[in-house]
Amino acid sequence: MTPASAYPMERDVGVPPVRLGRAGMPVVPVLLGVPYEEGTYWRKGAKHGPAAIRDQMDKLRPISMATGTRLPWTHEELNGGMLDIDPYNRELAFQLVQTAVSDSLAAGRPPISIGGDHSITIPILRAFSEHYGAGGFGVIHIDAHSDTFPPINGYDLHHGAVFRVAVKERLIRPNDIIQLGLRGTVRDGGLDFVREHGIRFATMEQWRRAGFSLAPFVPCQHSRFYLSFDIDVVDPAYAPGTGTPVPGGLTSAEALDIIRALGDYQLVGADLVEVAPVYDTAGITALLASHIIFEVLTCCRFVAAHPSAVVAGEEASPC
Ligand SMILES: [Mn+2]
Repeated sequence: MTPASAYPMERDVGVPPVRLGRAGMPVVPVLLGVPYEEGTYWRKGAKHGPAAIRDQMDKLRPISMATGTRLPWTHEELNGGMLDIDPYNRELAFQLVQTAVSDSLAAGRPPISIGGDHSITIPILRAFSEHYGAGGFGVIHIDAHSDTFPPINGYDLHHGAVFRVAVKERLIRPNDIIQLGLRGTVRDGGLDFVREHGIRFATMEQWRRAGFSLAPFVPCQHSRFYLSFDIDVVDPAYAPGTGTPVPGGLTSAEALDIIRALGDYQLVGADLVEVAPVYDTAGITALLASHIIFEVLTCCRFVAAHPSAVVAGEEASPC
């Protein structure tokens, strides 16, 4: 028999605080599981991330002790299911992700996508760009890597090229991308694309010196942002379950604090990517990921805008 306190999130939610969107309607995010790993070329395993994270989320209690905030929605209200992805057809997989995200946006539900490798952010940004326009949102990209690297054997839709593709396809203006936490080693010219296109970034060392504050790097609190969070920004000591770990990352506590600070900004959607349970130790990476998503849900302010609101003269540039 299941102990009464084991899965309280589903039934002990009480009366949720209601967050209102532009038309006075409640904004309820939707969690989409995206089990896709065909953008990786070294260590596979990210397609099992969504199930492992969901499993950990089932055990979370509904109130954050750090903030005293209650999760405003039930699991059932948030659950957008797991996408049924065909691993043998990458084009179809991307189309499926883009359609699911487009449908969520059209329904006024900011999507929070749980990957999967980071290449899933390409079809996600295609959908966001279609909905909001390339100048209608910024991206806060928290990652050990800039993910602006060149094609590999001619293939450019891999997990290390997400933001190169987004810039090349004009899904977002490069100076509306803010990358935080870059570290480790790069080849000669490894950050040339970032610099040449005016993508703003802070290395992990620069960010650490700033006390992991967001304000110096993300100054525009009035604007809309998409959050893309790669779990490898966290140190492998705390998040070993990922395909491309890099020493010198965030602690779990720092990662959670940063998510809470994102509450100062408006989010149009988010993703959490690159959890690969096969490399995990005692499930701690999926456990951390589940807490990150919980804090995103309880601390961040999600907004949903109809494209017409963007066209009608909303702030055109995030910064
Ligand atoms: Mn990444």
